[in-house]
Amino acid sequence: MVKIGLIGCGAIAHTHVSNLVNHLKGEEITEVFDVVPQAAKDLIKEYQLNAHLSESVDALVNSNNVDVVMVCSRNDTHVEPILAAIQAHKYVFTEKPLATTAAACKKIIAAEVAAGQRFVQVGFMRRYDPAYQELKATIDQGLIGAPLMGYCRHFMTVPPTSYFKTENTINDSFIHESDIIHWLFKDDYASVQVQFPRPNSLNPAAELKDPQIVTVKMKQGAIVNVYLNQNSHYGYEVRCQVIGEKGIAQLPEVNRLDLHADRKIYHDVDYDWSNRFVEAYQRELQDFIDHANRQEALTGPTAWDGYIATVTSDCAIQSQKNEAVVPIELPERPELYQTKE
Ligand code: ISE
Repeated sequence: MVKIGLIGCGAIAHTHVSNLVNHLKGEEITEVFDVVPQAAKDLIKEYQLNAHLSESVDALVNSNNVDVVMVCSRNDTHVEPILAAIQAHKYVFTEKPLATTAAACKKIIAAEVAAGQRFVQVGFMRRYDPAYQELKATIDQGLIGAPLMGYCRHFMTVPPTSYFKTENTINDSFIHESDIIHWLFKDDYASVQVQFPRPNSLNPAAELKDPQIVTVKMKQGAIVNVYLNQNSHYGYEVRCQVIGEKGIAQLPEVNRLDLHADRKIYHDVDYDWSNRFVEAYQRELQDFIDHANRQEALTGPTAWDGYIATVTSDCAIQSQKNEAVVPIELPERPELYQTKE
């Protein structure tokens, strides 16, 4: 039974804790910390956890009552607990992004490399979605030949907040594609470009330019276009199509009942990601817990994957300034992360 110390008690923590309490096995939450103690108290109460309220990140990570750490706090606060967990030789699951700057990601990588072992799993949950896994397996088996190009759609119903900004489309939404595309194509990025099509007049967020099209080019030449829209108005939709040398593989339509009525044939569309990726969220965390319980090396998304996503996002945000093609450069991949994807 692995003992979890949870840091951060916002929306995504509630998703994970609800899964831990209601669906997952082999763990218990024993310590909780939030910079706003009331948020931690409320979470403990809501899920009736038999957990202690920690006084600081450091106290939580180093508590004898904690085997592994879960980081669900604000994006720019991930680094401290991750580094502390590595130092304490404890596994740490962190929500994406690994860190908000490339420099901070590098520190985490340096700490893991120095320890000679992986401790970090990044919450890129799409890799655990059964449909994405089938897509990956299909490409890996060579059924469509080498992947040459692709198309992704990432549509939200409405922007998450009225103060959602142009760069948030990259950091919050595109970051998932930036992880999934290099995983599917088994290649590194050479460049990224963001373009702004005609603005959506129904967009309520003053500081958000919407929609956006991101084009990534890979080292071996493959090109993928990602259509990002925070204002679809009709619902949440994630699509991915990979075109290979001798075929096409794409995510299936969501499995929904078709309703034939009122001279129409239709099915429901999700409002947001919570339903679409419910299984992926459960499977990523169960995988982390199982590896911790068996004391096996982690196999989920690595700190290096987190670093790639942050560097790619930074370059995409740079491209937003003038729609230029921005080259992406990465240092050599350390041996620790050379494992097969
Ligand atoms: C959100 O933060 C997520 O992580 C969702 O998976 C993504 O679809 C959405 O665009 C983000 O805002």
